[in-house]
Amino acid sequence: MRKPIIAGNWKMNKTASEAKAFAEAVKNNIPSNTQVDSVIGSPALFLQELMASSKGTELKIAAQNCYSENAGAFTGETSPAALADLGVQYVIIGHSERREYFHESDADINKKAHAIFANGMTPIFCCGETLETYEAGQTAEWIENQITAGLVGLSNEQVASMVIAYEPIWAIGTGKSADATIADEICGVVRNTVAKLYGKEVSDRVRIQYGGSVKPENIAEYMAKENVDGALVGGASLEPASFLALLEGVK
Ligand code: G2H
Repeated sequence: MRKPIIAGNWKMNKTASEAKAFAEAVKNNIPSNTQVDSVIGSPALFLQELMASSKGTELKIAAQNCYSENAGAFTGETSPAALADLGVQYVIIGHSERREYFHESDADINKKAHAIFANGMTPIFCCGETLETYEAGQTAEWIENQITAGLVGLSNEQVASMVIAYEPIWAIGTGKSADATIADEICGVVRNTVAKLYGKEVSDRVRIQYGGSVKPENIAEYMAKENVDGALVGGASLEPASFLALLEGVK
């Protein structure tokens, strides 16, 4: 039985005081982590504040990115060792916005995955196709390639413990979510790819999220699907009431 995981991805939103107010508003209403893992992915600037505000509660904190080295002459980057030292548990990597706007390659993302595990954290590894690829019927091949390249060299145990988020680029922030049947089908492609590469025991354990215009009104439809173990949520994770409603939709 895979435990559901709902992760908010705030992207580049909020100020430190707004982040703190959010944590204060939700922290005592997070469902037990025996039911669902409840995660907020915050800009690096607010991680320390969020770690302090959520201490002793069921809310878990994710970074939205990190570098693949722990220290050195990498101006402007975020050290995975420093994230782990703060107590951050998850790091989102390979989001389509990072791949597109910041030119991150599969190889870059793979190095980050290794660095995150080396520091005792868990990657939330994103994959997904453009509308053009989807309409050309090449989604499965695209997803298989991203997963194969992005997970190179990880151990079976590491892959089993990680989270993979399938986010069709055409459904991100557009209000045009992939319907639950399509999401389940492509999350199934993700699971089958993991099975091919790492075996069935690993693919039965890896948690797969759907992401792209998920909101409180549609979360239950996705969660009802066999291959969908959770959601990576942008816009609908920004307000406390909406984030809590997403978690309620899973219980
Ligand atoms: C997809 C998602 C969160 P939204 O990027 O990763 O954002 O829910 O706003 O489509």
